[in-house]
Amino acid sequence: MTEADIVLESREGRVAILTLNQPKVLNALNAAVMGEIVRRTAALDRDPDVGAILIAGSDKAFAAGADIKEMEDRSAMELMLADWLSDWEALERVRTPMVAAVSGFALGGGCELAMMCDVIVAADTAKFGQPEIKLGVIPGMGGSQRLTRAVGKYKAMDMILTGRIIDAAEAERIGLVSRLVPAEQLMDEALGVARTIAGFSKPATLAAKEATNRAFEVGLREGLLHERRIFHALFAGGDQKEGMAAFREKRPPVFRHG
Ligand code: CO8
Repeated sequence: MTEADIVLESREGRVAILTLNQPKVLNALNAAVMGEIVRRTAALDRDPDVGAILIAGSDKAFAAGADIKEMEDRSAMELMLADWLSDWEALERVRTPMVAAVSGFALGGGCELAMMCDVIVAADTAKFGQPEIKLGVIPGMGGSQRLTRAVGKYKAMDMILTGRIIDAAEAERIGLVSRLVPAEQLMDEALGVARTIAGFSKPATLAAKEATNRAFEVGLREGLLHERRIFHALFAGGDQKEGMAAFREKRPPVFRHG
């Protein structure tokens, strides 16, 4: 299997689909997979014809975490000098909205990869967890931070300190999942979400993602000011005029993504 095959890439209109393709090892995230995801999302983010990125795994696993066999023998100095896992931060710089389609296991780094996406669509077979504590370590790709922001301290502590794996229904109940669907509808639903986003004005969806993410980083006053300034800026683009004219004329808008 070449590096290109470990993450498959396809297009459905303005939606780019990345599929983790190592089902035999439950899509364990090794360095090569990480490199591919980072490289491809960065390239797709620069593509004006891509309005949303969908990340999917296999039926049995979205991803069962970092590749334990690959990292087992690494030394602390080696990891520190290479600043291992910092490459994943590139996903934070992807401005194009990302949708995760989660079926089966989303554990450790797999749960963290899903949480780096903006919308999580889960099959009723999905299982989420941060089981790193069982391996003598802790989440390393944002789990302690993003999970806590998503579900609050007490659910996050329960998952991180006990390694408990939760089912899709609980994940939805606690706010870790945007939409929950029967497994056979997962890809249709996730693609539908991605298509909807990609059909809107790209400047507006990028701005909406940026403004919403701001809520996790700055205080309310700063966040509201940022939102208002972006709101003002969108009136400089043709899509705002088109969207509002289409409403008035009772017709669907034709966005030109500018
Ligand atoms: N790493 C390496 N190989 C894995 C992993 C993994 N995380 N998960 C599964 N595999 C492999 C198994 O070794 C097995 O391979 P083989 O057939 O060669 O023995 C194959 O996938 C199938 O797995 P199982 O036979 O174990 O399948 P089961 O259905 O019996 O069990 C489980 C499924 C429960 C998901 C089980 O495989 C499991 O517990 N996996 C490990 C889950 C885990 O602990 N994940 C956290 C890893 S640590 C982590 O993610 C730290 C995050 C830091 C940042 C991440 C950056 C990427």
